[in-house]
Amino acid sequence: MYQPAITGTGVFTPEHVITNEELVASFNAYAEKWNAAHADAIATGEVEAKEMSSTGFILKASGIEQRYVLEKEGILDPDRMYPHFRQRSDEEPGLMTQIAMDACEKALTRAGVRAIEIDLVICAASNMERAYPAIGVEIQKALGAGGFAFDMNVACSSATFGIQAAADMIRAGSVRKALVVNPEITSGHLEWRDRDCHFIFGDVCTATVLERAEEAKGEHWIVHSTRCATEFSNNIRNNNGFLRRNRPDGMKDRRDMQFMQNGRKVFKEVVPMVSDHIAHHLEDAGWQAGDLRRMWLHQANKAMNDFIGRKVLGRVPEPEEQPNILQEYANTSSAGSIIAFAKHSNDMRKGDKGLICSFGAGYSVGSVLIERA
Ligand code: CO8
Repeated sequence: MYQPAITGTGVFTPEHVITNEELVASFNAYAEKWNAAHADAIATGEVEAKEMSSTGFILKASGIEQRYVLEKEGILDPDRMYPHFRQRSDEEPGLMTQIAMDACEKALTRAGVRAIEIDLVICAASNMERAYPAIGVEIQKALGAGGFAFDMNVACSSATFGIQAAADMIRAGSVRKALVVNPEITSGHLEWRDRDCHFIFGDVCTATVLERAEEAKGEHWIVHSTRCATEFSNNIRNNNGFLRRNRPDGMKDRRDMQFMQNGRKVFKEVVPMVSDHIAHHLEDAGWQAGDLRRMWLHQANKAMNDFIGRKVLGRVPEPEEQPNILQEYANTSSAGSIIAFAKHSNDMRKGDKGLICSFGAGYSVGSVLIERA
């Protein structure tokens, strides 16, 4: 058995920013237009008028101040409300592969590993640009990596589930060096016309290099143990899929073809699930909560993280014990905890212990216990 270690991370951040102010202005323009177009039906009570969004609500309910997106004009156009992406030929890299390259190259440079040395690529994300061939295989080719690749989707938990899969293969010896990459183009499947969720997500890509600890060339993190759990729930759901055209009304502009959630229920049910998961993982690993110098949690909601941090540590965590990046990036699905880790781990010293934890649709939760070597 070999000891797996995290030896590099990389983050691709899109160049376009949408502030809460811009987002709300565009949503409210859309809602006013919609209400004017449906004035008669609203007057007879056939349909309900759309209510306005507000920056005050967004900040208070989520902690989110802005989000990065790959394309901004289409999203903010009240007559469109989703991004413009150009059609690509089958001969050129897809959009997921394009953003993955930047994050992967940063992670490889950080680890001091050449792409050719990688023998496993897992593309772990909450939605895939196409069904097949696997995006992971396209990324493997674009990088010039060896071995094999595959796609994995566990929504917001995809990164930690991918890390567990890679760490287990390294431990067993079937793989030597792995790249887990999370290209999250959430702007493509978010319903920007729904004020309950239009503020939640942003685009990004993260990548993590894992290899045998004995082969690490620089700073690295021992992966002590990993744990994944799932429990079926319909409270976060997207019904878009390959059977769509076969069903009556399947090709219509239906609300359930984009991200849907019952946010309140998710909040109430996921917080205890995650807190218990972390407590049991720590206990079984023989670690105390007090051993953790830092927790890099999934970045969905600030209040959610405050609750989990308080439950796990038994006290209010100091900001540096539980860094948030959601105020800048919003919820980037699987990439959130990895962005937090990549941006807030350089100051850690040898022997410092930490926890990466992601959670979300499924429900799903994945945790990784690491120690700075
Ligand atoms: N502006 C003003 N008012 C609003 C707005 C808005 N934009 N939105 C809602 N309101 C109103 C509501 O209508 C409601 O009004 P009323 O009381 O009259 O009914 C009131 O504000 C309160 O609304 P909520 O109860 O919904 O507010 P909450 O305090 O619960 O906050 C949150 C809503 C922020 C969504 C919160 O519930 C939350 O964060 N929950 C957890 C969500 C979560 O973690 N989800 C995980 C999803 S991510 C995942 O798993 C990956 C999926 C795949 C990625 C998809 C990419 C697109």
